[in-house]
Amino acid sequence: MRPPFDLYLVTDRQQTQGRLLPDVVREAVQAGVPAVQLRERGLEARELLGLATTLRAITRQAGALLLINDRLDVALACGADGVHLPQDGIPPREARHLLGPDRLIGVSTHSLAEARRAEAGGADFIVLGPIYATPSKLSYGPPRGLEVLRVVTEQVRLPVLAIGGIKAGNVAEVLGAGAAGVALISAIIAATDVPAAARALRQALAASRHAPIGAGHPLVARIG
Ligand code: 3NM
Repeated sequence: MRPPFDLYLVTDRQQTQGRLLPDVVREAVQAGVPAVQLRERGLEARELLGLATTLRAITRQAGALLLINDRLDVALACGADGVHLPQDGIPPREARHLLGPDRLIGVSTHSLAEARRAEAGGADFIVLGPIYATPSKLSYGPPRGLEVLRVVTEQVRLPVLAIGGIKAGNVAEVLGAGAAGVALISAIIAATDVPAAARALRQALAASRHAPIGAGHPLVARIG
């Protein structure tokens, strides 16, 4: 199944190297990042909504999607395109009742069992990770590796975006393991040159899709 997008920027205001988060997000979406997940834990609802409203205007102007992590209320209040649910969040089925059929529901998963549950609950896509070691989120334990990604993409029909230590240099590998795209924080948010980083990721995605059939191509990886 085609994902609604193949590059998903997750925010972390602690990693912007002193820049304002909206400025970093603006640079990223203007450089072609198609979807942003606002994920700023520890902000009160009022402050989070203010940030969400700012990012809504920025993403809309650039034609990018905006999803809000965990907070359905904030997603609805700012007019987001959807919500991104953590494992300890509201289950996708209940989120769908509240959001209706038109908004996107993404779910963070870390195993085949979680991926299957997200699919059964009516998620539109899942994020699976951490695939590689990541400095951004140590709480999810050791990297799951490409093998888990391969198994999940074979067993689950939903689009799977790989997360955790993703950079332009490993995009081909995760697409080769069946990922429909990538999700990431530091490769863009912490980059010195945000537009260049975003363009490099877009190019890596495009190059991987158009790679000639051969070792590493998604079809070949699936067959053998
Ligand atoms: N979720 P970076 S790993 C937000 O495994 C997040 O669910 C993960 O940051 C998961 O791109 C992660 O800097 C951090 O590695 C991703």
